[in-house]
Amino acid sequence: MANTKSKKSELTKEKMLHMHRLMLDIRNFDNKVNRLVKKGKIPGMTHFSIGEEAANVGAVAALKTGFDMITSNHRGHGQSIALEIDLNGMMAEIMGKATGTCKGKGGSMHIADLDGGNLGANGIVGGGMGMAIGAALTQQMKKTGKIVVCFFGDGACNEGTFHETLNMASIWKLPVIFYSINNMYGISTPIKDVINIDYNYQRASSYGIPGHFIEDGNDLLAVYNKFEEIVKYVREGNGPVLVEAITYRWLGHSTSDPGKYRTKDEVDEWKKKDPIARFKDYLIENKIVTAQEVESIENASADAVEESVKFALSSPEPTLESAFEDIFAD
Ligand SMILES: Cc1ncc(C[n+]2csc(CCOP(=O)(O)OP(=O)(O)O)c2C)c(N)n1
Ligand SMILES: [Mg+2]
Repeated sequence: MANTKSKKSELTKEKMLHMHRLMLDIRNFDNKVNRLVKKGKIPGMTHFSIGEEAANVGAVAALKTGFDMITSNHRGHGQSIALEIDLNGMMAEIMGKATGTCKGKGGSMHIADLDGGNLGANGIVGGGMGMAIGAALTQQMKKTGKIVVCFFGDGACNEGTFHETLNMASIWKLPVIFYSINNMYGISTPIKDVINIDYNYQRASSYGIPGHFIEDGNDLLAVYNKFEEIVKYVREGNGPVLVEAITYRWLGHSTSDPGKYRTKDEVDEWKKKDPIARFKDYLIENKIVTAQEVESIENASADAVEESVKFALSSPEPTLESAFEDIFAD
């Protein structure tokens, strides 16, 4: 077991347990969705966050929940859950039910939770970047004190909008954190085949903004500590930051990917760096919690996911008329 390198954290026990619970919720939720897809209970294509839990939860936990904002991407389950979306509504959304967070009209790739600060996932790679700087400009003009985290993958850094939005955010000093979750592949293409530098965070200097690197994005506290520093910098009005964390997705790109471009050994090596198992060991080894306390959180998470499935399965389909609602803003 590769243990976390972080020193004993100053965070409260409650905060750490909460972060652990959110990582468990992501893992349990996505494992459940995967099974439901295979049983034909979920329509369409789904992308999973399993393996990337710490990279999501560590970042979001440094924000003010229900105050700050995020934009998400096609692999957005982890971000939505980290931002404490209602699991029942999210499962119902993925099943296309009327009780879903977007009334069943969005599905897995378009989860949004405006009250919780999630401006939405996006099926267009790089599609959240323009939304993020628009939201950040609003916060700056209205002086709300809120900041925006724009989540995207390693592959999205080669979209034109990456250049346009980082440049604009830089010249206007917008309160936005551009966050690349580098799982080292864009579908089947290794990132090393599509960039001629080592890492995308190095591009920050082209825009005159700080670039930060989280070498071990599976170390929850390393991600949290780095984000705490970056959030403070951005909230103080210093302008945008680009940050990149290295992690790995355990499953295929989507439910339709057999994953032939990676070896089993590679995947197994990354499973040994399991962010959840590592944080559990950290909590117990540092006597922050007992094994029984962790077990009760594990059970509570599994129960909450089961509950979300029952809720979603028993929820009604959207009515035909609802297809014509929510098209235009009031
Ligand atoms: C503009 C655009 N181009 C291509 C695609 C097809 N596509 C969907 S996901 C993906 C790879 C994205 O890789 P990355 O940004 O690294 O995110 P990851 O899936 O690894 O989390 C591609 C090319 C798309 N959805 N949108
Ligand atoms: Mg990727």
